[in-house]
Amino acid sequence: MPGKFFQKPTEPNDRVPPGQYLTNGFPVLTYGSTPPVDMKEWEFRISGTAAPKILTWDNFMQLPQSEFTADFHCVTRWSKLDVKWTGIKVTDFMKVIEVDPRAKHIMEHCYGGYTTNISMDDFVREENFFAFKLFGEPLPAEHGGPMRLVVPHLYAWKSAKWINGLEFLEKEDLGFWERNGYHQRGEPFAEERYSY
Ligand SMILES: Nc1nc2c(c(=O)[nH]1)N[C@H]1C(S)=C(S)[C@@H](COP(=O)(O)O)O[C@H]1N2
Ligand SMILES: [Mo]
Repeated sequence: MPGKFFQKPTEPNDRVPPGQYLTNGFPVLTYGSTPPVDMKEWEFRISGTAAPKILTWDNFMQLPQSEFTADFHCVTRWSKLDVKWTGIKVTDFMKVIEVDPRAKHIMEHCYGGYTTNISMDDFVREENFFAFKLFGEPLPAEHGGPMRLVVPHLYAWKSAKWINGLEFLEKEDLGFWERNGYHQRGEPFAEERYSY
């Protein structure tokens, strides 16, 4: 047990995963720089083990929109509670694409080249969404605007900013951080930080 005189991270509770501390700000965490995204050319590509499809921004905006309040946990140990977003539920999005039942995993693709992998089970959940507003304002570019994925139940590196495609896969492949030592799943309450 750590001595009570040492500074410790915020006491873990049902909202704060072990080893995390709370922040009131909203830090920006990007590997590299914010990529330019031209709204006129924005598109979202479905590939791999699914019927290939390209959605335009207008196609996306025609899907039902919802408000979300979600906690956000970065593996570098900061957590922010009650982030307010506007977006489109993954479950609503899934109704307009045709995924082959053999698909068990996904690679998320982004403007700028970032990738991250997620299983179908972790992706297709009511609480996951594509966000285009943050606290009522258009999603700022540095936080992933015009559109990012948010997967609240996994560390935030799975929440791809500037997302522009999903590649459905039969077998798990590793994304950028996962190839560089991060855990393939990244569940914060289990502290799935690293793969070693
Ligand atoms: N395209 C892209 N998405 C990304 C990242 C990135 O570098 N590029 N960083 C990830 C990490 S490590 C975190 S913690 C969150 C940070 O989101 P924020 O900058 O909005 O706080 O975005 C994730 N999504
Ligand atoms: Mo992160």
